[in-house]
Amino acid sequence: MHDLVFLERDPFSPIRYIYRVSGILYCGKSKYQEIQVFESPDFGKMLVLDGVVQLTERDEFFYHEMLAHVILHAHPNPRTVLIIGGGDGGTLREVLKHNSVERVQLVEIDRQVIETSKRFFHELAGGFSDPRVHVKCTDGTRYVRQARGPFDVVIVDSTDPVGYGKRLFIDQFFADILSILNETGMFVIQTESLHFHRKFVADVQIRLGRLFKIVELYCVSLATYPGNWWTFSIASTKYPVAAQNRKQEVITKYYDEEIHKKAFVPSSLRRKLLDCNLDW
Ligand code: AG3
Repeated sequence: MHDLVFLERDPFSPIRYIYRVSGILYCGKSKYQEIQVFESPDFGKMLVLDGVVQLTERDEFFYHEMLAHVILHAHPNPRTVLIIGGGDGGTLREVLKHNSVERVQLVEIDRQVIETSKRFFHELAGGFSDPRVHVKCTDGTRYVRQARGPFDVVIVDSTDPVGYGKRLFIDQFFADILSILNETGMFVIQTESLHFHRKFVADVQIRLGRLFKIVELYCVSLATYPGNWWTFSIASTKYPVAAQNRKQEVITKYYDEEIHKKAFVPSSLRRKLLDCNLDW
């Protein structure tokens, strides 16, 4: 019945997934990348950029909730938030659940990703019409070099560190982010799979550690990103991040206080990772 399949073209992963596809809803090319939307009988609609699955309707909330709510509950009073990337709106949707948030600046390089999400992913893109939201379509690295801030929270929701995504993981970018955070600011960035990219994860953690007082690593298990054991690197200038620093008021499907605590990589494992002493 489902003769059509999509073979993911993921240059940053040692394995490739094949998805059953029941419809091709959109195929386009922007100035920056190829954009596709497929319908899958197993995962719902899927957003694919340059052949790599960015999200599926079935499991996107695990990723977006964990990217947004850990940092927004670690921060005692997040009012101004900068999102770099995240053009599909999933992270934005979660950030906007927080009543403390007064202003969100979203900086996405590719306007067509936003347009595609507004057209096909209504569950994700609703936040773009919220009056607290300001959108700029430009290169995130350039934005942080010139931005005034200050921001309470910066969230990087990027593609893999290949092509345009690569520049969102370099030292200069991290230093620029630190300079636009206020004195209690926090920063989180998705950092790929601990199974497949542990050297990359360790490298980001070490480099953030040279800039920020507190750096931690936490994970969520995802169905559709190869390697599955997905990591987020979080950095803070003042407050600890590994537990909630304020009460949860937002409604979520997955994230909660206990998950916040248990998502953090135990310090013994993190130490081995940073010492490059892991046997896999
Ligand atoms: N950002 C993380 C995408 C990583 C996907 N990598 C992969 N499938 N190899 C997703 C953006 C969702 N807002």
